[in-house]
Amino acid sequence: MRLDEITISKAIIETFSKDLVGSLDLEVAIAGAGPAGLTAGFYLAQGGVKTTIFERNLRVGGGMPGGGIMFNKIVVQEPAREILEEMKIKHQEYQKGYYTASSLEATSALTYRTIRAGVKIFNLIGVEDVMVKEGRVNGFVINWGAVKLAGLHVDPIGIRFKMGMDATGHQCEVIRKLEEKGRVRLATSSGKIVGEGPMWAEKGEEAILDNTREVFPGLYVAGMAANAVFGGPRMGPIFGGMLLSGKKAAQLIIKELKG
Ligand code: 48F
Repeated sequence: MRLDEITISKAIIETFSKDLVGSLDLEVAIAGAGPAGLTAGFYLAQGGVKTTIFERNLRVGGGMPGGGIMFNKIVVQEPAREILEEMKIKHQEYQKGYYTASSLEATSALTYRTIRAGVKIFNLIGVEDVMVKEGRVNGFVINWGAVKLAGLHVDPIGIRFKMGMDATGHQCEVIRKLEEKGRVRLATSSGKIVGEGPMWAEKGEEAILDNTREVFPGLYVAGMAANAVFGGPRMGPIFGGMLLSGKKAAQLIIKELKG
């Protein structure tokens, strides 16, 4: 077979463009492909919801591949073990109720299963703002991650959805942007981002599930961003809460969309 460079180029440009155009009008868009965003995407797709994840970085997985202090292991506790099983991530019991897994296998399996479940993931594209209409977030403003890194003045484009999700981790970037633009009150006690508390694994993992919810009409929060917005503690390199938070956010959205 003779290979033609132009066919290779066209194959990339045309198939990518088709996927991106297919993601301009969505049921759900998620900002951030860390463990929470990936898990949310997986369960949304399983529930028949058209979902796309935008990840600003080149690689997906957020804080997961780095494990704890770059030791590439994660710890997951009961009851999140059933998600490891569902994702077919090999794990070992370290001590009663504590399971360890390879952070690389966990990241790869989550990514693979989420894509195979039907979610489109765009790496290298970040969410830089939100669209708000009639008191509801109804879209994301997206741009190339490299544009932000290089500080270039390049106008973004808008995508529309029924429901958005901030799964951007500690910085809760999307909700921060919504707050910064003002004129909105978030569903926190003060109406503003509370900010995460100091490390307390047990409380952080408990709080994250309560904090996984709609924070403004049309916008949910999942993962570490949920504790950052509502004031829960950080929890360090234990990942059960991230997986459970992603799953809970998906279930809440499915209920709202499908009744
Ligand atoms: O930080 P990240 O892994 O968030 P998470 O899913 O999990 C948190 C844990 O990794 C860990 C922890 C305890 O286990 O505290 O930190 O809540 O993943 C967030 C992803 O969002 C991307 C970022 O590159 C990362 O991959 N991200 C951040 N801001 C944006 C974004 C943005 N504005 N647009 C798109 N992606």
